[in-house]
Parts: sequence; C-alpha cells; structure tokens
Amino acid sequence: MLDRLFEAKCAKPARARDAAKLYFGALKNAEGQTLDLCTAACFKEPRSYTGEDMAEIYCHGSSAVVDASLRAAVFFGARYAEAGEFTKRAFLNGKLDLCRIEATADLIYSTSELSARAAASQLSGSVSGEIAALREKITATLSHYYAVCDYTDEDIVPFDYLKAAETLKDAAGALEKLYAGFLRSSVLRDGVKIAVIGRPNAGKSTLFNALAGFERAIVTSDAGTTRDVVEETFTLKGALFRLSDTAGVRDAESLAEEIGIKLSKDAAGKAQGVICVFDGSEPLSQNDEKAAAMIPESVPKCAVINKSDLKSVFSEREARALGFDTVFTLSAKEKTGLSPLLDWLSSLIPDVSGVLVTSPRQAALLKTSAEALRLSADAAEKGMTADAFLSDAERALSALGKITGDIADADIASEIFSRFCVGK
Ligand SMILES: Nc1nc2c(ncn2[C@@H]2O[C@H](COP(=O)(O)OP(=O)(O)OP(=O)(O)O)[C@@H](O)[C@H]2O)c(=O)[nH]1
Ligand SMILES: [Mg+2]
Repeated sequence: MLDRLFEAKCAKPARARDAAKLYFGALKNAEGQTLDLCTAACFKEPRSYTGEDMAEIYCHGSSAVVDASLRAAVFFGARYAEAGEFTKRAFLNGKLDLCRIEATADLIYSTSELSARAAASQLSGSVSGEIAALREKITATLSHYYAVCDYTDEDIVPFDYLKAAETLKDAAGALEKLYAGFLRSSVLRDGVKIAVIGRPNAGKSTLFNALAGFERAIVTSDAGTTRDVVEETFTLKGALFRLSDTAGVRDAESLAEEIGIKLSKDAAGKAQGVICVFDGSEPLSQNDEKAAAMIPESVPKCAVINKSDLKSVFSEREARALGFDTVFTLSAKEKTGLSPLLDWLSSLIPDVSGVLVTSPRQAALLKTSAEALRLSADAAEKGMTADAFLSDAERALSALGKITGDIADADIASEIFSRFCVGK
C-alpha cells in the first residue's frame, strides 16, 4: 500500500529500502497525481515505536496537503488510528511500560517547561526503574519465606521476621517519598496557586495585571471594584503560576460583595502562596488587619506595601507586626520594585529534582502499596500469623505491578490510552 501512496525517487519499493532511513519521493493520490514532494521512512519490527513494521511520511504541513494525503492513504486501504493506538500497540508489544506511556501523555499536555522536564524524566524510565528495584526487594523477602517453608530439609538461612520487617519498612519509606514527589509534581502541572488579597483600593488588581502582563482585571479608584475571583496564569522560571485577584476585604456593602469577600478567604486558603497588598499612602486600617488574618498559618505569605510612588504613611514595621516576615515595597502602577517579589514567587516553585511521579493513577497505587507494606511490616514485627504478613506484602506487590503495567488491567490501559490525542 505504501508503494502506491509514496514513490521513492530511487524507484526502490518500500521492502527493498533500508530501514529507518529517509527517502525522498512523491506522494500520490488515488489518480496517481503528485500531491507533494517529501520524504518517507520505513521501520522493521521490532525496531519501531510500536514494535511492528511501520512507515512514516513527512509531508508539508498545509492542511490541504495533509487532508489530501490522508484521503489518498484511506483510499489505498489505511484507516485512521484510534486515540493512543500507536502507544497502545507499543505497550502490547512490550516496548513501553505504563509509567512511560503516562509520561508521554503528560509531555503532550505539558503546561510549562518544568512539568515537561518532570514528564521527560519519567519517560526516560526513572520511576519504572525505582519501582522495579523495590519489587525485587519485596519479592526476594517473600521468596525467602516460601523457601524456608517449602524446603525444610535444605540448608537455607532461617527466615528473620524482624529483618523482613526492616526491608518492608524501607520499601514503604521509598514509596512514600515517591508519593511526596507526586504532590510536588501536581503543583507543577496545575500551576503554583497565588492569591492576591488585601483591603479595597490597595492596588490588588493593578499588581495582578502587572504580574499577568496585561490589563486582565478592571482597575478603578472606586473601593470595591473587584467582586469575583479573577484568575490568570503566567510563567516564571519555567513554572506555571495561577494567580487569583480577589475582592477587597471590608464590611460588605452588598450581598455580592459579601460573597466576593468569602471567596477571597477561600482563595487564600487554597493557595500555595498569598500576597497581601497594603496601600502605602494610607494608614493601617482595620480592613488591613482583617485581610492579614484571613491567611492560614501554613500558607507562605508576603506583604506588599504598594504605591511607593506616593508619600508613604505605612511602615514596614507595621506589616511585620501583622505577622509578615517578608515585606516588599513597590509601585504596581509604575511597575517599579517588582523583582524582589518575583524572586519570592520563584522560591515557591516546588523542587523538581529527583524522581517525580506525575500520574494520579500511579500515585494512588503508590499510596496503597506503601500502606500495605507498613501493615505487613507491622504484622511481621509483632509476630502475627504468617498469613497477615504475606497477604499485605502481596497486595503491595500487586499494586506496584499495576503501576508499570506488568500486572495488566484492560480497563486501566484503555483509560490511559484514551487520554491521548488521536493517533500517538
Ligand atoms: N499612585 C498609585 N496608584 C495606584 C497604584 N496601584 C494602584 N493604584 C491606584 O489605586 C486605585 C485602586 O486600584 P485597584 O488595583 O483597582 O485596587 P484593588 O485593590 O484591586 O481594589 P478593589 O478591587 O476595589 O478591592 C486605582 O486608581 C489605581 O490606579 C500605585 O502603585 N501607585
Ligand atoms: Mg480589584
């Protein structure tokens, strides 16, 4: 079929051409007319993406050429691939495990350079390798136990429950570390959430616009301009940030404003960092205190004393007295003094070094497996029946097998492949 669609200039048919080598030639339609002059490569199984015989055609990118080529290919007997079909075939032929497949999907849908890097590290097999090593350790412990039971006459080192418990606890610790990496990677994927809060007219929306890089939120000199939470994303040091501008905090003058202020509090509670804006040209007010009190203890926060272009009546000391260790003085309107604030925001980017699990499916299995290993270690330590120790350890092994797909589950595999865009 390929020979009808693509005629190589060297006139060799596809089967006679070298594998994985690009050949120049003409792409033909059903009537034998030339649609494009381009290149094509053939791959011999098992040395291809799917592990099967494959061909790739690299034509010019205009939709006219692509559409006509696809029509011709279908005429000659091809069909459109289903979502994720190439990757599914690669999985079925043992070319990729599920960790790598999910990493491929994550790469396709990456929202920032850092999340792409986390996915690329998974694609290179870092998670699969670590899981395989842990499985081996657990399996070795279980095999030792079975060997001692089955071959009582042989000269086998006696099974040491306490030593086994140590091994299982170490494995659980390693899995918990991987799980913590997932929590960091989800911040990367979803964006670092930052809430801008403060009293009305402090300049929250002006600062929000300065960070977003365009006039996204309405700015007026009326107090109470922003009602809803306004969201915008921007990229800093390769990481995606999700910024929320919120309604100014005061005694609400209407129901809509009251709801808006409640949403400000929610945004501060859900954020990975809060910027509390103060109007440097106005003295400290009760509304400033109320806004500062909205930030949960556990959330990193900074104070911005805004309007530094005007005469200042609000001191850094006052901001510190409200519980802010980090204070910046700047002018959002003039866009001056922003860089220390940007440095502070960059410090909130999660650490992406090391092995990072990016898939929620894998994370849930890591958690199940770590919990089961802790139970198993506990049973071994307390000298409970062998059944208790074995069944939890085996449950952990089975969860680990599902992470890489060594223990296959057709539903899960279909779910994963359906995340792909058509084809790949
Ligand atoms: N001089 C000066 N004016 C500023 C600065 N930042 C904001 N303003 C002005 O302050 C007024 C309020 O700004 P907004 O950004 O709408 O304030 P806000 O905190 O979002 O106010 P609400 O949405 O009402 O809660 C506007 O007139 C802005 O132009 C600044 O750095 N310097
Ligand atoms: Mg506003």
